[in-house]
Amino acid sequence: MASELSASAQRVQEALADRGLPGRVVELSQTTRTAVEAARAIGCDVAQIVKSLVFCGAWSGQAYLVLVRGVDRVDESRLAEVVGEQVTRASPEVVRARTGYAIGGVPPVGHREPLPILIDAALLEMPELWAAAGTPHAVFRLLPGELARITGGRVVEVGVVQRPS
Ligand code: 5CA
Repeated sequence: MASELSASAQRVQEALADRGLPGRVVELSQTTRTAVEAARAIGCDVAQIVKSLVFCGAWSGQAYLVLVRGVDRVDESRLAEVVGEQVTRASPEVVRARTGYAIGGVPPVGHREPLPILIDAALLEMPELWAAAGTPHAVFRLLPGELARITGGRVVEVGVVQRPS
């Protein structure tokens, strides 16, 4: 039942219900803090995980939410071209202040204040996606078309496959 969700996951559940996707959030006992952990817990490919990453504009101070596949990273020079200013990775404090969620649980919708959202085109090629739902144990399933619709995000090409470290 929805009432069993933690407060942050419940906020995401409500944001999704407002957008026509009720009852999607699931809280798992295993951690879903990183894309690799989430894929393991769900039993899907890492590429099907939506990473929600916050960047700050160096000139404007604007926070941007960038969505890429779990196997990708954001090419910051491409992102800079897209948004028209240099960008830096947001600190954990800025992520929390701007979105209302801690790193590892940042969802693609349900933020404290609306922020510009950019969707990497590669996400839209996946058959099915899973995204964080407010906590490092909460996720929800959605189709690529649903991601585009509920976020209203601008589709861009900023993702590059992450090299193994
Ligand atoms: N729950 C999973 C997906 S279901 C999740 O939230 N994955 S994530 O990729 O969107 O969020 C974790 C990401 O936060 C990491 O990939 C990493 O890029 C970023 N991150 C981790 N630590 C920091 C940090 N100290 N500062 C900025 N970003 C960080």
